[in-house]
Amino acid sequence: MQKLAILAIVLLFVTPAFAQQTLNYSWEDGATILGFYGALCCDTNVSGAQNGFAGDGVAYSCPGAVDGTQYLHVAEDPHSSTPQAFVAWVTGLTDGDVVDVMCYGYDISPDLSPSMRLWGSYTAVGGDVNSYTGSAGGTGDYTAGLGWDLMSDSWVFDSNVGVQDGLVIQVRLYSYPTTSDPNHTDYWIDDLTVTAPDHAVIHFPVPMSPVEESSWGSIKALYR
Ligand SMILES: [Ca+2]
Ligand SMILES: [Ca+2]
Repeated sequence: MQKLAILAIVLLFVTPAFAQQTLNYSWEDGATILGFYGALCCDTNVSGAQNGFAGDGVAYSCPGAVDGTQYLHVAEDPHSSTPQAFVAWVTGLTDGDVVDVMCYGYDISPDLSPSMRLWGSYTAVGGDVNSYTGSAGGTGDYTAGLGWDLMSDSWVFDSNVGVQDGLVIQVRLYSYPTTSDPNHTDYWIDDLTVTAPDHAVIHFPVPMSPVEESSWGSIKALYR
């Protein structure tokens, strides 16, 4: 009897710590992003070497995917504030849940823009990916500027007394010059890994045709 009680106590405390799921998304299915905020444009699923601009008309290029063949391209155009690419969304979260994220960003300018980093924002209970309820911040480093750099960050979920149950994972874009149009900076992103508790749902970008895109709002409404 004592042994059973001890076992029950051990399971109670040990099991939740292991009830985690880890999912990877590498853009191999042709999708782009779940959404965005700010002056982000030109989201495309690409493969092979890509040529672009790093602000002020300076050309630079990316040699290809860091994982598989497909990867994500986005751009900041015009340069304005800090655009955000929504690359993952975790829903069904409760207070104290930990979400860990790793993602590669391409950067060849050490200690200078353009650079990227991960950031988080909350979404409302029952809301969609755009139902912003506040910033979740970020503590991870900027891309190092050594080619494909691994960005990583971790969040401890705060439901704000039950107001929010979703966490949007953003890649933030930092371009230079910071404001003057018509500057344009290209960014490349690949190989995203999200770890979250089993009871949560991890959403990644999904491929869709232009026709499907127009009805996406009504599809999302069904899940409210
Ligand atoms: Ca890939
Ligand atoms: Ca940089």
